[in-house]
Amino acid sequence: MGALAQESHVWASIATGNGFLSPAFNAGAFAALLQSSTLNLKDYVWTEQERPLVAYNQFENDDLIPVIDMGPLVPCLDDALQSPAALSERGVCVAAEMARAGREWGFFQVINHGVSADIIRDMEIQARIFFEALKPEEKRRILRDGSATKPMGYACGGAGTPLKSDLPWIESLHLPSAAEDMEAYAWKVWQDGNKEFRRVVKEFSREMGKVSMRIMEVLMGELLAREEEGVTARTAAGETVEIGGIGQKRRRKGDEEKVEAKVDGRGGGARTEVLVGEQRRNSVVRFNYYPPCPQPSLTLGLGAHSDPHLLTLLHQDLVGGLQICKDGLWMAVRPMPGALVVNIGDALQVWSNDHYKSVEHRAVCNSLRSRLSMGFFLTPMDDATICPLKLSSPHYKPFTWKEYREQMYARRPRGKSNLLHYRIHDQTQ
Ligand SMILES: O=C(O)CCC(=O)C(=O)O
Repeated sequence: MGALAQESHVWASIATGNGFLSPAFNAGAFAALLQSSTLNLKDYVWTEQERPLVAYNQFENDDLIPVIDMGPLVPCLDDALQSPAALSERGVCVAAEMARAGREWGFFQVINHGVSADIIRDMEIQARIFFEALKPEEKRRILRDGSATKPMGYACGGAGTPLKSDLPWIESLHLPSAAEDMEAYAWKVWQDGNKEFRRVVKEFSREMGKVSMRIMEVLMGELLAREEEGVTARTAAGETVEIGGIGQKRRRKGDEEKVEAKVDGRGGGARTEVLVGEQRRNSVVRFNYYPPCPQPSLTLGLGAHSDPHLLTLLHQDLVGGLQICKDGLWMAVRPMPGALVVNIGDALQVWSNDHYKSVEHRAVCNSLRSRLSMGFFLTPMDDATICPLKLSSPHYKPFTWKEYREQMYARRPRGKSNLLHYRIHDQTQ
């Protein structure tokens, strides 16, 4: 018997032997899922190439990952950062540091970010109540439709998706960040709508959204300062407009191209606002809950992927499990109390024409403790066009966010493969 077959056999015998390993596991949604479906523990055994060789708590060289004190950038998050002149001297340095981290790593942690510790704590409590206190059938009231191209709601271990192998060891909850859309999910789960849950998700989403906009302002501000040329063009109607920036809706009527959204050139913040729409209403909050796993070295909570959106802001608890791929090597990201993890997403990689790069990451499980992470994904509006800001030598063909999302959910994301569909060849990555 080969190594893989042997290990699969271990799992199969766990599943069919005297029950699951720990009482916590036995009581969990996973046990219920496995008992009520055709899925089996062996379906969670990943191929040898994808299994984690770095354990969830094997931190090495993680002190190299940039940690940025955002304090000087967040005196008043409600004001748009209109120009570098609005920043203190220290703020200018921090902005430069952040842009460098975005360029060199596509990934960094921020402290003193402005999201209140109270709201993070309240959100953790509410998320744990959802995953740990609700019965499986209560969570299933908002079960995600595995075939949907805009997946929202609850999912457990890849059930309901077309996936049959390499299943993720995770329970997750995706909610729309727009308050009224999010509330509809709470009303489906709880008869009384759970006022506290709704309050906390709304506040968490609002605060995470504001911080992610500030980071976009900084990153795009730096990019725009470098890109003087090539940001205007003439429409078929003879009008000169700024183009190339995402967020401009173009409609063709006969020969005439009409640019509908105004980009006022104030900088990254204004452009990002056009792209993500009022109240960032297409953005998503996501809760990831990884139950203890009897064989963490054989599986993954989430396989290697880059986030498709513009930017991700993630809070992870202190257990550990997030890993990033830097120069082909996996590194465990040591949790820092109070910090938020920032990832560049594919849409920002395209918009910046590879100036900023999305980062491959994954989540590794452990056998002892459950782990919770909570993310905010800053997302373009469905009809926003994503294309490189720079007109000369664009590395990507334009696409709408809806198109990108749909092609992504139609297949299993593997690493950064989604971006390749839009890449203009003969450009080196
Ligand atoms: O839980 C984590 O640390 C990673 C989460 C993640 O990659 C995601 O939600 O896309």
